[in-house]
Amino acid sequence: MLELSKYKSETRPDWCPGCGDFGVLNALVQAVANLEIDPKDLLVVSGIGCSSNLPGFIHAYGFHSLHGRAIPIATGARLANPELTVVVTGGDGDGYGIGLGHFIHAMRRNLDITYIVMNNQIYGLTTGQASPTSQKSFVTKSSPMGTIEEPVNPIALALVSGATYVARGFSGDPKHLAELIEKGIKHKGFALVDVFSPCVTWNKVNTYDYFRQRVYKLNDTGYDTSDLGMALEKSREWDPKIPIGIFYETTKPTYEELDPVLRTGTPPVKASLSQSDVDGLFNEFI
Ligand SMILES: Cc1ncc(C[n+]2csc(CCOP(=O)(O)OP(=O)(O)O)c2C)c(N)n1
Ligand code: SF4
Ligand SMILES: [Mg+2]
Repeated sequence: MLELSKYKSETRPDWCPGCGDFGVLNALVQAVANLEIDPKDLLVVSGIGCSSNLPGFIHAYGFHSLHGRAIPIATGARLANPELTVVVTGGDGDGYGIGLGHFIHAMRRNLDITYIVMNNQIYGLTTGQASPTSQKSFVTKSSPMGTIEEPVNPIALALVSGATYVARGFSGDPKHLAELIEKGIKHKGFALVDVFSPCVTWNKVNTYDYFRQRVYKLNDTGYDTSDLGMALEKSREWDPKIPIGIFYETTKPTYEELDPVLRTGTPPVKASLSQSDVDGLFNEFI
């Protein structure tokens, strides 16, 4: 195991005291330290949101991109340099709202990245509007009479979109969460780790206590993680009990393994490019 201090950023998190995202950051650091991934071999990509500030708070390569666009950036980085461990971090608004299309396509491609979504069921950064995972009837700034839409179910969506590792954690249990992230990073293919990460400032319904009263671990129930039908059934369970842990895992060739250029040639990051190659490319597209 590497020292946790190796990943300590000079920038301190600016999250509100008690924000669930602290637990996610700690769990991610624990997971990469356990896996002995050197900071120079790790890229953390995010979109925009409180949760998407995470790459600034870990010492590794980072890319704080545009709202909903973390997955396309991560895809490019991964295809250019398949030796990098690529982790995408963001929020429910970022990934399940504006970025939803990218999320689905990355899963059906089985791109070998790990996607950690800090799901607080609200837009935190923009001060408390309803998000795609806000529960029905939730009163927010943007839904003063309560939301009238059904929430997106990210676990069910991931299962039917081809994700090969689908898990859910709770930032109130960072040890369990670190295990889920570690397994997700080790997994070859697209890994989703959806995390209940309470927003203590704007979501007064889905709090730590709310989840502590409801969550239970699938692993404690003799659950079979290779059974897609059972996983779909479990993905629909919410009240009074909510399952966390690994819903589903399977093995399938990754996009990188199937891509004809990567399969046979040199990854772009190792290709030698002359200035005239670069100029030619720019001239072709600009
Ligand atoms: C294209 C674009 N649209 C809207 C915004 C405004 N915006 C910034 S963050 C955000 C939502 C953040 O919610 P979430 O992804 O759940 O992150 P959280 O702050 O809750 O962690 C929105 C709508 C933006 N920055 N860019
Ligand atoms: S507003 Fe919510 S999500 Fe954002 S830092 Fe504060 S507690 Fe966390
Ligand atoms: Mg959010």
